[in-house]
Amino acid sequence: MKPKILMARAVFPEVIASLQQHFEVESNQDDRIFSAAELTQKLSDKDGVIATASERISAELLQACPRLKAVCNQAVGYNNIDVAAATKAGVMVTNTPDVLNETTADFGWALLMATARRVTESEHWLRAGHWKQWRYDSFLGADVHGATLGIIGMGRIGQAIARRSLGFDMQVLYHNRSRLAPELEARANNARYAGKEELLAAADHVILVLPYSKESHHTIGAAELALMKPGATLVNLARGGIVDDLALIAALRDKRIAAAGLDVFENEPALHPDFLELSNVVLTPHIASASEPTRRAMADCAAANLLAALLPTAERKWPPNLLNP
Ligand code: 8YV
Repeated sequence: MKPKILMARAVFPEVIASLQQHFEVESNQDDRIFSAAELTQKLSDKDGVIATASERISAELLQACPRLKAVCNQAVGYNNIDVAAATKAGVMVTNTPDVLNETTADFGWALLMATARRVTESEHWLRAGHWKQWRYDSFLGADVHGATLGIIGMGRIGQAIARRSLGFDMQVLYHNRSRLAPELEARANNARYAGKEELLAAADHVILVLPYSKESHHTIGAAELALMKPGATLVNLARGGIVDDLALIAALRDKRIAAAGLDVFENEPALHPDFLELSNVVLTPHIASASEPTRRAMADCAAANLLAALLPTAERKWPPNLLNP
């Protein structure tokens, strides 16, 4: 009998077809996010699941699904999974690192450029029919070239963002749990390590790419926003919850910072309605890794992890991206 798996969200049909060679696959073709109770019920007879950041794999769910052996996240972040509880229950947890670094870094730049140069704000104004006459001082923005870029979270994506800043003649400051090796700092446009306060006070543009955890909750709140330059831009590519959204809304409304570019939100997709009223924020629906080749690579990576977890071979004992060996 083939092991049973759940694809919690629709993926590329070829990936499902290749998994069907090895597994009995139930896939969520409606692509509707399951409630906690539905997900628990679906997983109660499954050996493995391919999940996304939207599926919460809690200790309670793991307890109710004793057959489960592998949770393969189709994301690099895995704060949706209680990894400690999974480890205790003997459930393997995997993610999809590396394959999305460059695409996510590209999007970080798209958000930064759009935010600093007021691209979406001016487009909405134009579409609303307001452009009657060209003005010399319309939509004056902040310069990106020559500015100081502050990156909080200098993992693989942070470093890919820093590398791109070379072409914009930027100085790079970074803050991270640990300092990078000198050769990695050199490759990251000679990024210089700084304390969080120093970085926030010195940077013209701040990009957040750190993983979400209890410790990183509200890394940026009212106190941190108060340290930033009045003309500064904040970009969040990481996770909702890293920024205190209410504090950010207040800072944007009072122009304590110039603008923000946000791909992630607390309580997404139900983002705080006040964001929609602000003109100095660029809002995107958690799409930083959403290029066609990268989404395909993430699906392939999660499938390879699931295969290795449930059908180990003599040569391949553990999934390549096992987080809890
Ligand atoms: C995904 C992400 O869009 O990889 C991550 O951690 O946030 C994104 O790449 C999303 O989480 C899909 O599961």
